[in-house]
Amino acid sequence: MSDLLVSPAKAAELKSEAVRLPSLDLNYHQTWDLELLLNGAFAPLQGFLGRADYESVCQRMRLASGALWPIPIVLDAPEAVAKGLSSGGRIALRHPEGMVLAVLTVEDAWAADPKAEAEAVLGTTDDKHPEVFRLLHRQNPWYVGGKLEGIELPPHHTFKHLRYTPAELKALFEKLGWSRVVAFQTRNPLHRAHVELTKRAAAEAQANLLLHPVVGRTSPGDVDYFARVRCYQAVLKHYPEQTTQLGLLPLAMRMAGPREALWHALIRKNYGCTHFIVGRDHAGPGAGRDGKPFYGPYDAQELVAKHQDDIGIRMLAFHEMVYVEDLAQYMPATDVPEKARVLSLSGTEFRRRLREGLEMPSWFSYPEVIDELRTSFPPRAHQGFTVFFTGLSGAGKSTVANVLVAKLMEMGTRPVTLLDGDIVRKNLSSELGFSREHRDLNIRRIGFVANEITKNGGVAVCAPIAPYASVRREVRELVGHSGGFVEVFVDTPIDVCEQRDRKGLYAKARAGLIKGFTGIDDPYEAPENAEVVVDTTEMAADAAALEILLYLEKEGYIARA
Ligand code: PPS
Repeated sequence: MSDLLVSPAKAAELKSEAVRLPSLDLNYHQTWDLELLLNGAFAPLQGFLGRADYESVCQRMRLASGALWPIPIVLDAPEAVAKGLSSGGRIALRHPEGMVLAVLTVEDAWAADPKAEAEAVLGTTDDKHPEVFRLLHRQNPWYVGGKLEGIELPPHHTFKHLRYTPAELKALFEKLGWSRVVAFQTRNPLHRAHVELTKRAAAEAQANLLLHPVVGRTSPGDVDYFARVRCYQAVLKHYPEQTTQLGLLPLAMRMAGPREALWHALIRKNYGCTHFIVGRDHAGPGAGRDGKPFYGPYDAQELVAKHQDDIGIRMLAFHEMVYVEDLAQYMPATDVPEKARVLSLSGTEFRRRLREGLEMPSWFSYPEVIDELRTSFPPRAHQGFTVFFTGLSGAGKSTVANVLVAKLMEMGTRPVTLLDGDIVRKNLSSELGFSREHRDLNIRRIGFVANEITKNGGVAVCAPIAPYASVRREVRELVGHSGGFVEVFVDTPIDVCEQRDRKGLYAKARAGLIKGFTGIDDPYEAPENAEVVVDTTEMAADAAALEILLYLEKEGYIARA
């Protein structure tokens, strides 16, 4: 058995033992990793990596035993918890909803070095890479490694009929008599090009097909999995009957390009597949701050090819599929006859058309998929959005936000909620101070509320100082899944704010009566990519609010101001 679940009797025993053990409340990322460890998708791993395995995986993509394994699966923990554990000690791992899922017997606990890990595994420390960002801004600075005894798998309430453990999927393949199965990894809705590619792959390998989309963590800005799964279900009927199976994979992707492709292949082998498709730019996170892509478009294929004999599953390497108008068919870009007219529609253009409710070409996708995406992503005029002000104390955030709220309420198209810094601190965050930790928590709370409002079609206008870039990015990514996110940087210089000193706080901060005051003895990290920048030194609040309204109108969120 390659899964790590113990017998029911042993599970009951462990559960009562767990009451007396120290415990760690897992976040969702850790829960996804744990699920795939426990169900055997990460075989041969026996638990979260200990230090020797971790270092070996980072440096040479192998466990200390020599087995190929490209991504470190580690359990990050608060320093106080990790330091309290000794080798051989036991810790209960709890689902975010509270139940104990597994007990870990500690081998090692050590301080993480996220920068070195990012460099070794991802080949970069540029935090535009979403996994670098996660590593660098993760709250737990230590790792705890050790073997796992699984009590139960994390429960799922969505699309249960499409979730399979490796053992269940293998049993299904056996029942169906599928001895050769091609797996297709995806984190996007499937359009015609994908269907053509997967059909070709299955034909080439003379195999059945497993559509195996990721429903754990994907890349920021991706279509949420509810909408995607409905699209996958719609697309299934475009495959010959009984040739293709859909299964959902609760994986936390790392967007690690070539290493990730190798990892995906090993996982699919564990699910009983014999072939694995690697296309162009597999698990690519786009471009870095220098504008260059993190990984070359065919680096992933090269790395998997290099280890082909070591992975126990055959790669099917594919070039990008393009639509050849003259032939009215899709084919790999490399096979297109000379001078034939090729049509393409970029992801950005597709999203723009969706946003603006425009026509979609029939060669690009299926009507059912387009309908589904149109329902999930209505044009901006029907979406909720968040306007997130940031700037120094006294910069004019609240004044401009109040004018903006008044104008939006006059329009009356959506309910509007103001989450002003002071209001939030009185109501939601009354116990918090101004340490970095507390400020970040305050902004996360604002982000949580703004996201709920946005998701439900309303407008949230937030106006905290929000001095730290990383938590602002977190909020942007969170809300971006639910609707619009517009960051407004109120860039009024500190000397103007200090001169105004409406609350007398700058004077107190200068006199040392308040410690850690933003802009005086606490940092303010100015936004680099705010959608709107205003400086209220000379500009009246009405004019600043108008500038924001004009932006909202230009982007299609509101009708003409
Ligand atoms: S943060 O950093 O985003 O959590 O701050 P925020 O919730 O917006 O609260 C800022 C208001 O609290 C007052 N205040 C301070 N600001 C900055 N630094 C320190 N140490 C501090 N102590 C109190 C200040 O009045 C801020 O209000 P605004 O409206 O921005 O002037």
